[in-house]
Amino acid sequence: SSSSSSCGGLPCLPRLPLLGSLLSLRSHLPPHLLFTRLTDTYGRLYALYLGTHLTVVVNDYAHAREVLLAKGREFAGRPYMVTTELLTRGGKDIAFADYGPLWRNQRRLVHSAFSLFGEGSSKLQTIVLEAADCLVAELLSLRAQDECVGNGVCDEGVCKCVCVDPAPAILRAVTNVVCRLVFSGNYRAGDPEFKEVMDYNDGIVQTIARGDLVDIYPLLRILPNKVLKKLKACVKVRDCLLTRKLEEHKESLTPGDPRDLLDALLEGRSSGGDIDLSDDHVLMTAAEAFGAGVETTSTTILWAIAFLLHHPEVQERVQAELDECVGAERAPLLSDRTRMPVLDSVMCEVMRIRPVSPVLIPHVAMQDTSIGGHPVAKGTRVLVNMWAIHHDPQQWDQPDSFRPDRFLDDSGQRVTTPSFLPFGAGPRVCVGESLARMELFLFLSRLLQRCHLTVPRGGSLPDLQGHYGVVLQPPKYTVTIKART
Ligand code: HEM
Ligand code: PLO
Repeated sequence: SSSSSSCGGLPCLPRLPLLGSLLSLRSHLPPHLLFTRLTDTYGRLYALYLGTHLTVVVNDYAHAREVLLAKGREFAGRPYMVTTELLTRGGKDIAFADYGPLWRNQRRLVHSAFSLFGEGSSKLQTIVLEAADCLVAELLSLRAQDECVGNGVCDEGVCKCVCVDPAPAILRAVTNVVCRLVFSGNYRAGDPEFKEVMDYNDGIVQTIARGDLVDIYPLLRILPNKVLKKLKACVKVRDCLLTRKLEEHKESLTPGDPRDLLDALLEGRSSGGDIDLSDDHVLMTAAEAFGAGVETTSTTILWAIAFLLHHPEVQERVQAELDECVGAERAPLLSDRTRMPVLDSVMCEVMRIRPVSPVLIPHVAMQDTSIGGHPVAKGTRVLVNMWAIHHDPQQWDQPDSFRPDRFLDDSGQRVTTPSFLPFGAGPRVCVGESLARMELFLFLSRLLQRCHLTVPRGGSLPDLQGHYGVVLQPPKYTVTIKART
């Protein structure tokens, strides 16, 4: 006896008391695909109930701009969710914290800490290049028999190439960059603390899936719950590790000379107005930058490699550009970036076709407002389906094909494309955007300058479907890596 209704004039999915629209949302599809499919029936702007929570789903660019930019402040709230409350000690982080003066101050501090390493200075470049060199050396030194899951037959039986799962090495390289920035850490292969970090991170990624039943029905948290138990255990390990770093930093901090994000937070915690940031805020903010920095960047690099394996001609074009702009004698630098539109277009196309955060993080209306002229009451949740926007056939020619050229004009120069917001926009835009772009450029350019990547002989192409969790991850795959000379 469910009833289809209209919410403030918006088409609305059928709804039952307490269960909300759950029955219409049962599907084998992950949320971003399900929400995209529902546009066939309900149009591109519709409402549904997640449990008792009225939720508006935005599937087109014009309304996304209204929510994120034009009315960005009005929609800058975040909902209460059981899992993220546990992760962040009740919203003492940035991403899952509700709008307010502390959130604003934390964002500002993280921004200025990252710009210490950023564009103007060469620090980040040095750190990433060092990590990229280790990565390339590690990938090239892995012998096929170590990890090959293919048939092990490489180039006439003479094993000059390797056939490996690139994920572990990439994960360590990316982790090393972020832990340098956050707490001046660095992990060698086999470091037990690194293993600890990988394990708790994995546990959190598996349990914090957005839209989890517990997040929709907070009452379920009082029932015995395996997922929450695992999440709690992982968060405990993380917090213990980072508390140690925090205490060490407090002792060794030199005023006026921050070494990393933790120092910058400790120094700046009382400079933001009425209320100082607590130890918990400092800890949660550092933990989040660490977690976000690792998961997003490694996932994007793995997607890039997967698509390059499917499109060897694109890899060759990037390598031709690298040979011309950089050569083989030196490493690619950030200052080369503007002269390398092909690589830039590849990075954009990867983030368009597989956005790591396909429905962003839920937003909440902080006051009565409207979307597309439809009234939206204070407290309404808003999901921006960036997947639908990045695959909108009205905006993109053949949206499901990997075609970096769509970001280039006829003379091969980068064009700006609307309908493309992989980092979100407005007050809640990703704080790591410029860091992530620099890192992706440096890692990918160094990797492709030094290595040629192919599908292992007798192996298969990576599956491009993607596994939806807190980020949209590529499935495991293997690759054959040859040194370029
Ligand atoms: C938020 C994308 C890398 C830290 C976000 C959001 C997206 C995003 C879509 C949500 C925007 C919204 O809810 O409207 C990405 C992508 C990355 C990346 C595609 C890399 C390819 C990073 C890195 C860091 C970071 C490297 C930190 C070191 C954050 C934080 C937020 C955020 C703290 C929350 C901002 C807020 O709610 O105020 N990111 N991100 N991200 N990102 Fe990133
Ligand atoms: C990744 C696992 C870490 O252990 C904790 C963590 C912190 C911040 C999260 C991140 C995880 C996943 C990606 C998120 C990020 C904040 C912004 C980012 C959600 C859960 C994106 C892409 O939105």
